[in-house]
Amino acid sequence: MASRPPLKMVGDLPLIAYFADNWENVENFQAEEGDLLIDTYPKSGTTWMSEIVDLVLHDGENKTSQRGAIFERVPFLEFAMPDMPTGIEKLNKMKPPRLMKSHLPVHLLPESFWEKNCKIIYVARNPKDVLVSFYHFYRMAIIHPDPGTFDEFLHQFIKGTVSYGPWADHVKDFWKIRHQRDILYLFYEDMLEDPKREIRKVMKYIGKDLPEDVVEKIHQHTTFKAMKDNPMANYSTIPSSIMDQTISPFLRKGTWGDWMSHFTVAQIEVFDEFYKKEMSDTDLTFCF
Ligand code: PPS
Repeated sequence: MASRPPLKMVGDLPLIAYFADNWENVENFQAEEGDLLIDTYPKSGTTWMSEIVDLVLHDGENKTSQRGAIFERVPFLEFAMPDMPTGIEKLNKMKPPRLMKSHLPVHLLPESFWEKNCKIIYVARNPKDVLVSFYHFYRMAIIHPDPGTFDEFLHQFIKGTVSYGPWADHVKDFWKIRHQRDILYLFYEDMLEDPKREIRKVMKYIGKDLPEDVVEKIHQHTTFKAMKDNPMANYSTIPSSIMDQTISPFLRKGTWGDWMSHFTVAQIEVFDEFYKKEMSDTDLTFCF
C-alpha cells in the first residue's frame, strides 16, 4: 500500500486517493428510506455524534455500543483502502435503516440521499480548531499526504486544497439547504457547552423519546474521557501503521480554543481575513 499518496480530484474536490479511486461505487450508492446520515467537514465532531446517535437508537444501551468499533457500527460512506472492506461494502451488508457517516459536500452526496429524503445530521465546528485538529490528523494518518509545517497546512486549508476541499463552502452549503431538506444542523461548540441539550435535539429529530436517566447515561458514555478510554470509540483497533496514535491521538484534546496555542499573530491575521471574506455572504456564524 502506498504511504501518503497525493490527493486526487473528484470533480472539483481534492480527495484521499483511495477514496477517489472508489468513486464510482460511492456515486452509485443506493440510500434507502429511513437511512440516517451524519455529515461533517472532517474533524468537526463526527465520531462524537456517531457515538451519540448509535446510543440514542439503542436506548442508551452501552452493551449494544460495545458490539463493534465505531467505524463498524457507523460505516464511513466513501471510505476505501487496499485490503479493507469499503464503506459501501459494509453498508450493503447492513439491513436498512442504516446509520452512516460521510464528509462529502452537498453537491457530491449520492443522489439517492435526496431521492429517498434521508435525514441528515450535520455538525460544524469553528474552522481554527478544525484546522488544528486536521493538521494533527494528517500527521498521524498516512492515508493523507504529508501536511508539511503548520504554516504550510494553514495556507493549504485557506486555499481549499486539503482533503475535502474548502471548509467554508462545505458549512455554508449545508446551512443554505437545512430547512428545505430537513437537516439537523448542530455545532461542536454547542455540544461542549450543553451536551444533554444537544442529545435531546438529536432525539427529537429522529423521533426518540428517552427518559432523563437514559439521556444522562448517553451523556456519560460520550464524554471526551469516556470515549478516549473506550477502545470501541477511540480508533485504537486501527493498526498503528495506518493511524499512529503515538504521533497524535485520534481523541486529541476534545475542546475549543486549542487553536490559540498553535496560531502566531501573523497567522491569526491571515486566517481572520480569509474567514471574513468567505463568510461575508452568509448569516452562519461560529464561536471561537
Ligand atoms: S474525523 O476523522 O473527521 O471523523 O474526526 P471527527 O470525529 O469529526 O473529529 C475529531 C475531533 O473531535 C474530537 N472529539 C470529541 N470532542 C469532545 N468530546 C468527545 N466525546 C469527542 N470525541 C471526539 C476529537 O478529539 C477531535 O478533536 P481534537 O481537537 O483533535 O481533539
